Amino acid sequence: MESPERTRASIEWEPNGQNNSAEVQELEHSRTCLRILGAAHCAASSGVFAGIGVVRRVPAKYHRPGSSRSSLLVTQPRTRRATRTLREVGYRSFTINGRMLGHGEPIRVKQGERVLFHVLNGSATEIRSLALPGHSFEVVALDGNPVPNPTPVPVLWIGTAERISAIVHMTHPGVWILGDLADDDRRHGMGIAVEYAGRTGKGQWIAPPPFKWNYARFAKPGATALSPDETFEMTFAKDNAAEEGFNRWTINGIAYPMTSEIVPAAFHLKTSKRYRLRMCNASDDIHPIHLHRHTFELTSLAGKPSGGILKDVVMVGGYQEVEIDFIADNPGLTLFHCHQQLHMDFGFMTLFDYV
Ligand SMILES: [Cu+2]
Repeated sequence: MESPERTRASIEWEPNGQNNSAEVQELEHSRTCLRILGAAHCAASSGVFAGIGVVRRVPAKYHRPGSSRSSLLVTQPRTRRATRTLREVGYRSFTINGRMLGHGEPIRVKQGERVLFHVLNGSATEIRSLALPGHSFEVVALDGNPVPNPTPVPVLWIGTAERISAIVHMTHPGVWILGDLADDDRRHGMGIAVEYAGRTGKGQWIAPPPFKWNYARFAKPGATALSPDETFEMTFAKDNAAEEGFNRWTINGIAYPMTSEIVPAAFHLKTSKRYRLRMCNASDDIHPIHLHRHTFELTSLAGKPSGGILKDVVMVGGYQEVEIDFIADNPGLTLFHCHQQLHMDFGFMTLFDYV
């Protein structure tokens, strides 16, 4: 199954409001992805993952000089907006912590504070972006795991069910909108006001400069992964509008059946071994891939080695190849799936077991 022809799409994405389309990615089509992987189903796609949270006290593990507060935000689209010939889910309104922008209380801050935001993308289907005019986010943790190289970025880019912890130094007094870069979605609620003490008025929005999201920014410089005991090849593919107008998704050519039948595990693990999943996305969609019951390390992003970033959801871009390593340290049936609900529900899921 090894092929030098696999895609090396760019690992950097530009959040621009085209949240689930290939347009958010910089693609290099010089190579072709030959294999196809399927998708799976994640139990965590319920309301638990809805919203953005603000933490007022920075936990010890994120402490740096001057860290003073933290903040948690949850983002969640509310209602369906439209269907098209190729059937998809859309939304009419959006919320952060249960409130549309313009409703509910602002996040109140003071000049000079460092506020830790825990951001959780609670959408079942959409990738979200987040910016706060005049401020940057120092990303300190991904999916709850501290990153080796905390780095300030102007925009957060968050796949379905991903979590980002980031510290914002409050140095730009005013009333600002912490919101999604997609103008239409922000106008329909995807934002929350951040209000400095002594300031009043309507929240202001200023679009951030162009920025490309890349997990590698937060990796350990120069780090390389240990060799795995075994590598599983996975190719993700799409059958356009194959299921009543919805796309059908496959992993290595197999769509997980959405029936009550018991499906045998497709991948077998031995306790304590280190496994690598080499995931090749043969579609133009971004897939937030999730492995249950284990934490994995990002070891290669679009062909570039990476080390030290631990996660449990990773966005695999269109025609991109990503490798993740994990230790088989939690015996039992383990689900693997795309966290985009419409992908998971139409085949994008598979099972691991322990032998
Ligand atoms: Cu997907």
